[in-house]
Amino acid sequence: MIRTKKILTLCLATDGRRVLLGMKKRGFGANRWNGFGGKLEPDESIVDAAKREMLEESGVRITSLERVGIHEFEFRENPEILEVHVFRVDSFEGEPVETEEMRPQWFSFDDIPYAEMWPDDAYWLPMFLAGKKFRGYFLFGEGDSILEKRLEEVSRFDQDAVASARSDIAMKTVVILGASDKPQRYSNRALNLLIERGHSVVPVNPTLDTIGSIAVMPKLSEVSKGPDVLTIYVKSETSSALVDDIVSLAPKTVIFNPGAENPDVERMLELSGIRTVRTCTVTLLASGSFEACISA
Ligand code: 6OG
Repeated sequence: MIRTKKILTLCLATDGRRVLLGMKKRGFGANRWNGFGGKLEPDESIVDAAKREMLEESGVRITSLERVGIHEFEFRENPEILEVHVFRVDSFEGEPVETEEMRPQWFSFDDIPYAEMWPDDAYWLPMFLAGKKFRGYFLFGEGDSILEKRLEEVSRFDQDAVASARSDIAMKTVVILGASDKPQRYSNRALNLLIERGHSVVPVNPTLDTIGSIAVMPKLSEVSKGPDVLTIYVKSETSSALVDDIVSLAPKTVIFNPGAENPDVERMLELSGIRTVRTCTVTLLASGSFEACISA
């Protein structure tokens, strides 16, 4: 089972005595009080998504926020992990209004409606109210019961904690030429690490239809133009035959992984204004230096 990760935001505004919650009127988590938030749009940063969702769901414009928590929520039998970035909103413009999604209401710190909230909130919201930062993991079973939990206070969110927490840069689109469905292959490990980090992947391999739940493209020429990265795992004969397709794909950076080096193709790409690097995508991802390498 390939695990995928979806990044979500969750904003709780506070004036130091009260916290602003909203009754979720529809969708995931309906009929519960919660903060305001949701999924990221393509190419949107986490902070921008937090601001947009707060505006859409409560009508207020955030003027100051701080990331105070990161949770991973997993549901039994569901391969998608929700990585929820929790923000404390210290100031905003406007008056909260009821929207199609949420009915906002202020709650005093000693009157939080825990019984009508997600069950994880009873663990971490007291830390939030006490001004602490935290990281959590919750595994939910039937009826949203908590089967497993880990919760720790942190002083800050360091680099390796969660890659996507490291910065608010938008996630990248990465095309994997020669993607494999075999877990022992580097191209397969790269694919899984990229997904874990929240990047969007486009595997290319004419012999596979899917890898896990991800559709595989048969040819480079069918991939949308202008991805951030093309990472190459095929041998040099194959990349030589595809050089025109690579140039017209117009990736910003091409990574030649160990064993896939091809000096002729590298030269031709550089002449076409495409940046090339020889490095191991898996090592970059595992060491947390992928984003720095591709934006260098
Ligand atoms: P939309 O599907 O409406 O975003 N969320 C959770 N919040 C809490 N407190 N506990 C959970 O435990 C949660 N899972 C998701 C993230 C869903 C909103 O709900 C939050 C988003 O703000 C499982 O786009």
